Amino acid sequence: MPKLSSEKIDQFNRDGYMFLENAIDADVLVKLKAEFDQWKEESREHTKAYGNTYDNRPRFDVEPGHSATHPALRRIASPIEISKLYLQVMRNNPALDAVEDLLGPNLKFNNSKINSKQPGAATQVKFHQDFLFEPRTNDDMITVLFFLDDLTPENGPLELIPGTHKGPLYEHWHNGVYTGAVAPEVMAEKKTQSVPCFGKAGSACLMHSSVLHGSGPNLSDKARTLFICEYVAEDSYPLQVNHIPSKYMEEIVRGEFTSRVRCSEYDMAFPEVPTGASFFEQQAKM
Ligand SMILES: O=C(O)CCC(=O)C(=O)O
Repeated sequence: MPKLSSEKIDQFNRDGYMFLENAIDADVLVKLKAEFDQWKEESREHTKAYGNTYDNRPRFDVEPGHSATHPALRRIASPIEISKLYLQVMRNNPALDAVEDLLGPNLKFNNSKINSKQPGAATQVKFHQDFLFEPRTNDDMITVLFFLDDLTPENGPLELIPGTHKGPLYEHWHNGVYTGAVAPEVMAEKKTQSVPCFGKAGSACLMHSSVLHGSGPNLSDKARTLFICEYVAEDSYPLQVNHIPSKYMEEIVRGEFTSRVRCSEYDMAFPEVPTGASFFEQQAKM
C-alpha cells in the first residue's frame, strides 16, 4: 500500500528531498541508540580510528580531540556488518515503503554508515552531491538519513538546497584532487538558499542522490546521530567502486531481480547476488 500521498511525491520530485515522521518504530529506536551508546563507550579505549571494514579500512572514526574522558566517535562504516539490529533495520523499515513509492517496487541496498556529532563537535560536512561519490547507470538512488536523536537548529542538522537534484552536477575535483565537495564559490552561493531539515528522533530525511547538501558543527550540548542507508532502483548499476563497500551491497531489499542478463564482471564483483536468467532463458519468457 502506498505510504506517500501524491502531494508528498510531488514535493520530493520538486525539492529533491522530503521529511518523514515515524521512519523507525519507537521500540527499535531505543535499541539502536543503546547499541550506538555501547560503541561510543568502547571508543574511549582508542586514541585514533580503529576496527576493520570489508575493504580493510578503519570502521570507527573519531574526531580530533577525542579522548577517554571526551569520547567523540563521529563515523561508523557499515554498522550493519557488526549489528544484527542495524542490518534488520536496513533491510526493512517504514521509510523503505516511501522509497518504494518514489523509485518503484524493485530496490537494492547500496551502502550504510552512522554519522554522529557529539555535543560541541566541530566536524562539518561540506556541501556535496551523493551521486558524485556513487555514479551509476541511472540516478534512481535515495539516501535515507534516520534520526537517532532529535535534530535541532543548534546541533548541526542536515542542510539541503531545494531543486538542485535537477542539475547541474557540480565538480567535486579541485586542483586534480577528488575532495568530495563543491568549490568554495559554489558553496558560498548555494548556502544562502539552504533549508535545514530537523525533527524528532525516529524521523528521517529522504534525499535524491543529486540534491546538494551538507551540515554544520554541533553547537549544542545534545548529540546528533544519524543512521544513513542508501537504496537504489534494481535497474541501476554502479559505474564506480562503492565508497563504503560491504558484503550486503546490491542486495535486493524490496521486490525482485528483473532477470536481466548480467556481465560476468558484475557477477564476480557481487557473488552473493543471485544470478539473472541466461540470454536464452530470458528470451524464452516472451
Ligand atoms: O552527517 C551529515 O550531516 C551529512 C551526511 C552526509 O551528507 C554524508 O555523510 O555524505
